[in-house]
Formats: sequence, structure tokens, C-alpha cells
Amino acid sequence: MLTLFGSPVSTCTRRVATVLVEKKVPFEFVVIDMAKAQHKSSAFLAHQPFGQVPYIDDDGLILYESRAICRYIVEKYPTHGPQLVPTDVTGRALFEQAASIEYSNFDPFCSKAVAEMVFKPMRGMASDKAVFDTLVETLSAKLDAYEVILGKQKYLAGNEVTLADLFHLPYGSMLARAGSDLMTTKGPNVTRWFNELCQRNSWVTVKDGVKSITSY
Ligand SMILES: N[C@@H](CCC(=O)N[C@@H](CS)C(=O)NCC(=O)O)C(=O)O
Repeated sequence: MLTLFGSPVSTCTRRVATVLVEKKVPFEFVVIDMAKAQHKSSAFLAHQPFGQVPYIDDDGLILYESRAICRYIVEKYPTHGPQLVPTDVTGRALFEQAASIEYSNFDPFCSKAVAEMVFKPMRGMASDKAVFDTLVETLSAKLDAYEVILGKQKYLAGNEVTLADLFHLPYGSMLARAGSDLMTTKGPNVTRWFNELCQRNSWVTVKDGVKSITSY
């Protein structure tokens, strides 16, 4: 059985767990205690040289980088659950475009905004509200383009949900906790899209903490 090594509420761990649930892939979850810096231990670094969660062990294949793991799961289980990555040339091209949008126009700003207001205080560091405000302002401008795209189609890559949409869930859903309601106030299309993603069974299953799922 596939083993997921991560921290129950870490954003990147939940990104992978969401896709495992979407594809109905059973998995054993091994908790890495980040408070005890287990992710910086030599045993962990032997598998994930950057000292970051998550990584998977799938029958001896060690793989890290949450988005790469998600793509691997989708390719390995093409008949389980929704397709999540189109296989035709045009669909694939539009998917890669959408995945790049998340990676270059959303994640850098949203993850830093969350880090500024949520993760820094958790580590006893002071937040800088001005830094947060600038990040949210930039993200807001990026989401103007999302509003246009999502006014023409249901999801970022077309009318079917793909990994590119799901990749937004962990940081997008933490933005409110960081102090910005952008994901639900930007405009009707972004709101509809994001609320619908948040209601998916996969996200509901993992959002409050990842646990092993050994059968479906
Ligand atoms: N690009 C990596 C990022 C992984 C990452 O940043 N993980 C965080 C938890 S969500 C972590 O381990 N942070 C601790 C650190 O960087 O030292 C991925 O997508 O898997």
C-alpha cells in the first residue's frame, strides 16, 4: 500500500491526500512531527533532501514535491474516480496552462500571505501587516483574471475539474484565517468555483487533518 509521510495539517500534505481520496487510492499515513524537527532528521533527509513534507513511498518508489506526487497518482490510477488530467493533446495543453497559472499567479502570493499571518506567529515571529497587504493586493489583481476565465468556463482548464483547480485548496482555504476574504468576495465566478471545490468530498475528508484510509 502507498505510504504518505507528512504532517496532518500541512498544506502540501493535504494537497496530496485530497488527490488520493479523489482517486480512491488507499494509503497509510505516517506522521512526521515537525514540532520535533523530524523533517530535518538524517533519516527523513535521506528520502526528501529539502527537509520538507510530504513524500510518498509507493512500493519502493520515493517521490516528493506535492504537485508531482498528485500527477503520478493520476497517471497510475486512470480509471479511479474523476480523470483530473486530460489525456488528449488539447485538453492536456489547457491543463498545463491552468497548472502554471496556479503555480505562478496564485501560490507565490497566497502561500506567502498565509505564512506572514498564520505560520510566522505559530513560530513565535511577528507578522508584518504591510507585507501581507501587499501580497493580498497582488493576489487580488491576479484573481481579476481568474474572474474572467471562470466567467467563461466552470474550471480553470475547461468544464471539467482538474488537478489545477484542486491545487488551490490548501492555501486558498487558509487565506480567510490569515485575514483576507478574497476567495469569497473577489467576484461571483471565483466565489462559485472556490466554494464548490471546498465542498468536494475529498477536501472535506482531509481539510481538518490527514489520517490513513486503508479502504474505500
Ligand atoms: N514544493 C514542496 C513544498 C513542500 C513544503 O513547503 N512543505 C512544508 C509544509 S507545507 C514544509 O515542509 N515546511 C518546512 C520547511 O520548509 O522547512 C511541495 O509542494 O511538496
